[in-house]
Amino acid sequence: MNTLSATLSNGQFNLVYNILSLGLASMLFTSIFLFVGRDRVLPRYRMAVMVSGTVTAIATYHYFRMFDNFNHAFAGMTENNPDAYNVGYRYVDWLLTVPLLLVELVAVLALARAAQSSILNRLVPAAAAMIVLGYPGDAKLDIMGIAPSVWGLLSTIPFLYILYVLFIELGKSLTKQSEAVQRKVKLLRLLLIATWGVYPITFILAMGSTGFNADQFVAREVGYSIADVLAKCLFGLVIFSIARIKSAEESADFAKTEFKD
Ligand code: RET
Repeated sequence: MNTLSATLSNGQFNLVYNILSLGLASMLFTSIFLFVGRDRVLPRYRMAVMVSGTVTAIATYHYFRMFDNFNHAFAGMTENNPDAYNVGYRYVDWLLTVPLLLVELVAVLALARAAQSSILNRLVPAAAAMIVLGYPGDAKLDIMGIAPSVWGLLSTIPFLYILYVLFIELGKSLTKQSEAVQRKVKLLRLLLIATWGVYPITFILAMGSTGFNADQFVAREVGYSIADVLAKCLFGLVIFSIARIKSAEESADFAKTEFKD
């Protein structure tokens, strides 16, 4: 495996090193911000903010593991050992964080309990299926001789179902929200589509050859890391701002202390 093409160049090593470092810093400080800012929304929206902080906190742990793992697998660029790099950290991270991201999205809308659980009962299992089916493809596991691209295709089925539920079903419940909230939620959905779409595209870019390919390795780490920062940190911060707008709409007291005019 450790042929010349298995070696990352100096620039490639630094790029992945820096992107994982950026991911770690973003996750850590978004978590702190959200946990500290928890009380700057009405109590009924605190759960959404806390779940957002939990997502980035779980990711902080996994980025720490990935960063450490990367430094061991590609130590000093002279002793590269691509096989020692474990893509499983990302998939365990997603398995925990993707369902929670869906929970925070539904929680901030403060829908009626029945509507909430009906949407989550469909989204959470689909999210788990999407991640579990994608893993053998990304890790290039040989299970029953099924090719990585086929795992990718199978994983796309629940992915499309999630998008359908989010756009069609959640769209229906939007009409009950105020103008300002509707605008933010639409922005949130756009952010979700744009960032979640990066994952399958990255998967395809990194697929190609069997064995290790430095360019594909770099594309995968950069693609997944940027998508993660947007899908977890930026998404969590937009959730926080929706929670604050809704808090101000629902309590004059809150609006007076938190917003000047
Ligand atoms: C895989 C495999 C190829 C097909 C598809 C995939 C989708 C992955 C997605 C991941 C989202 C992760 C998020 C993490 C943030 O915490 C598994 C790459 C469709 C959509 C949002």
